[in-house]
Amino acid sequence: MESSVVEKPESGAAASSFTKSLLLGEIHEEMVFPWPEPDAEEQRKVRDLNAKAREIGDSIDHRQVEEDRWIGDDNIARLGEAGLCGLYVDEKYGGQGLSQTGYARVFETFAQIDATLSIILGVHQSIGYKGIHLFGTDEQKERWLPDLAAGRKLAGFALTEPEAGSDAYHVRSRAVQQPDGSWVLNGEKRYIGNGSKGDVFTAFARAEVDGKDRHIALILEKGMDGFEVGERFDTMGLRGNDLRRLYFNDVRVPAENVLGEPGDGFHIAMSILNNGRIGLGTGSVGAAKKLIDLTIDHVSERRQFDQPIADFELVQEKIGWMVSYLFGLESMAYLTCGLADAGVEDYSLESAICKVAGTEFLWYAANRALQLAGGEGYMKDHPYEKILRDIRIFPIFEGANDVMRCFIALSAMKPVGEKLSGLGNIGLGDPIGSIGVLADYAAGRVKRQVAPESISMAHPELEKHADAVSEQVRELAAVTEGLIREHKKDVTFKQLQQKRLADAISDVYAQVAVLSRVTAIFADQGVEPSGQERYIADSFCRRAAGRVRSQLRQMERNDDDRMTAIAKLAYKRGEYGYSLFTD
Ligand code: MYA
Repeated sequence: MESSVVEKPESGAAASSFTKSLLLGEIHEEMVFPWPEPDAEEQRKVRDLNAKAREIGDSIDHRQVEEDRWIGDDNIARLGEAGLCGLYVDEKYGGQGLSQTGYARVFETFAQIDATLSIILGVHQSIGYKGIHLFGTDEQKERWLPDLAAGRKLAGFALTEPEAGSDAYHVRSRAVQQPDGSWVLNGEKRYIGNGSKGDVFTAFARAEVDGKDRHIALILEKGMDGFEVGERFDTMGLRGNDLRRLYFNDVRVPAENVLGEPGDGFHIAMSILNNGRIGLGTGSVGAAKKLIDLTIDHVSERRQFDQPIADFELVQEKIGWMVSYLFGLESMAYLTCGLADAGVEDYSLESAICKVAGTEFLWYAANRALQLAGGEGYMKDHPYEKILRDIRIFPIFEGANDVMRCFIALSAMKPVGEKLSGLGNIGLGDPIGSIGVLADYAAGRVKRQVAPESISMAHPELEKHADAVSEQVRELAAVTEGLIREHKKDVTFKQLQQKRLADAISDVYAQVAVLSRVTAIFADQGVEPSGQERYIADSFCRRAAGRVRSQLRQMERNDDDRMTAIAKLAYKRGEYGYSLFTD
C-alpha cells in the first residue's frame, strides 16, 4: 500500500491519508487547508491547451465518429501536434509537464467536447502509459514517452479479463521467466480500449517471483510475435472507442519491457487506477457543466403555460440541485488533485470517492437534463441521448461503483487496526484479520485514546459547518467501532453497512473540500462579494450533513435482513413469481 506520510504540525501525529484518518476520529486539516491554488504559469498553459482542444473538437463531427466507429487517425495526429496527448509528460520527453490539477482541467474540456474523444485520450494518458510515467526507468521513458506524448503512438491498458473484472487480483494471464531473463506471456484480455489502434500496452499477468505467485506489469508492443488483437465489441455508447479482445500466445517479452519490479504488478495496476479514477471524477465535472449550460439555455427559451419553464419551481429545484451538487463535486475532485500534486501518495480513497460520486452525479444530472428538455431530449438530433448512452459505462469501468464503495469502507477501517497494532498481534497487511483483533479488543472494553478533533482552519463565517463536520467525524468513528464490535470479522460481508459508511465518508470529505475552497474564496474576494458561493456552500453542506446523518441512522435502523431475505426467496423461485392471474 502507498505510504507517503504528511506530518501534522501541532501534534506531531502523522497521517498517510486524509480520508482514512477520519474513521480514527482524526481530522488532519493541514492536508486539506489551505485550498490548493493552481499555479499561475500553468493556468496560462492550460488555457492555451483548452483553446486548441476546443478548436479541434469543434471541427470533428462526433455523430460521424459514431458511424465510423473511430475518431480518425488524422484527428489523433492533430491532437498530438497540439500537445494534447502528452499532458503530464515531462517537457524533456516532449510533453506539457502539467500537474494533476492542470491535467484534470484540460480533461474537463475534453469531456465538454465529447465523451468518446475523452475516453480515447483518457485510455491513452490516464491509464495507458501512466505506468511508464510513474514506474518506468529513464530508458523506458526515453524509449516510449516521446512518441506517446506526441500522439504518434497510442497506448492502452490491459488488465480486465473474462474471469477477472472487478476481481482484478485474480487475472489468469501468466508470464513465465525464461533463462535469458525474458518472459513468455499467455492469456486473454477483454474490453481493452484503443485495442487495435494502440501501439503500446501496459499489461498485467500472474508470475512466479521468488517462488511466490505474484503479479507482473509488462509493456507490450504491437507486432510482437503472438500478440493478437481480437474481435471488436459492439457497445451501447462510446461507439468510437475501439474496444477489443487481446490474445497473448507465447508472447516473448524482453526483460527491459518489465515495468517496476516483477511481483509489484498489482500495486502498479492499483496506483495507475488511483490516478485514473480522479480523471473520471474531474471528467464528470466537465461533462456536468456542459449539461447544466445546455439545460439553462433550454429552460430559459422554452415557454409553456405562457412563461419560460425556467420560472417553475420544479425546474428551479433541479437546476439548483445540479449547481450546488456540482460545486461540491468540483471542490472534492480538485482537492484530490491537490493532494496528488502535494505528493501525498495515498489518495486511493479520495480518488475512488471522486469516481463514485462523479459518475453517479453525472448520470442523474444527464437524466434530469433530458427530462427538462422534454420530448426534444429524447430525439437523436439533440445531444442528450448520446450523452446518456456514452456515460452509462462510467459507474461500471475503472472500478464498479459498488466494489469501490466496499473498497472505500474496508480500506478506511484498516488504519483503525493499524492504530491498535501496539496493543495486539494485528497483521497490518490484512485489514480483515486486523478487524478480528480489533473486535476482541473493543469487546474487552479497553479505552482508546482518540483525541476529539475539529476543524479550525475554515473561515470563521463557516464555523457552523466546520463544527458540524467535526461532529460527523466523531460519529463516524463511533459508528465504525460499533460496527466492528457487532459483526467482528463478518463486517467484511456487511456490504450494505459498508455502502452506508462509504457514502457517509464521501459526504464528509465533500463538505471539507467545500469549506476549504470557500475559505480561500473568502480570503481572495472578501466575504460580502462572495455571497453566491457562500449560499451554494451553505446549501451543499446542509444537504450533505443531512445525508451523513441519514446514513448513520440507517446503520442502526434498517430493513437489510428483510431485503436480503426477499432476494434469496426470489432466487429460490428463480423468477419474480407473482401475477394477477396466470397466463
Ligand atoms: S480499466 C480496468 C478497471 N478495473 C478495475 O478498476 C478493477 C477493480 N478492482 C479493484 O480495484 C481491486 O481489485 C479491489 C481490491 C479494490 C476490488 N490502491 O485484498 P485487497 C492493495 C492501492 O483488498 P482485492 C477500465 O475499466 C491492498 O491494500 N492499493 O484486494 C478502463 C492490498 O495491499 P496489501 C490497493 O480484494 C476504463 C492489496 O492491494 C488498492 O482483490 C477506461 C490487495 O488488496 C488501491 N486502490 O480487491 C477509463 N486496492 O496486501 C478511461 C487494493 O499490501 C477514463 N490495494 O495490504 C478516462 C477519463 C475520462 C473522463 C471523461 C469524462 C467524460
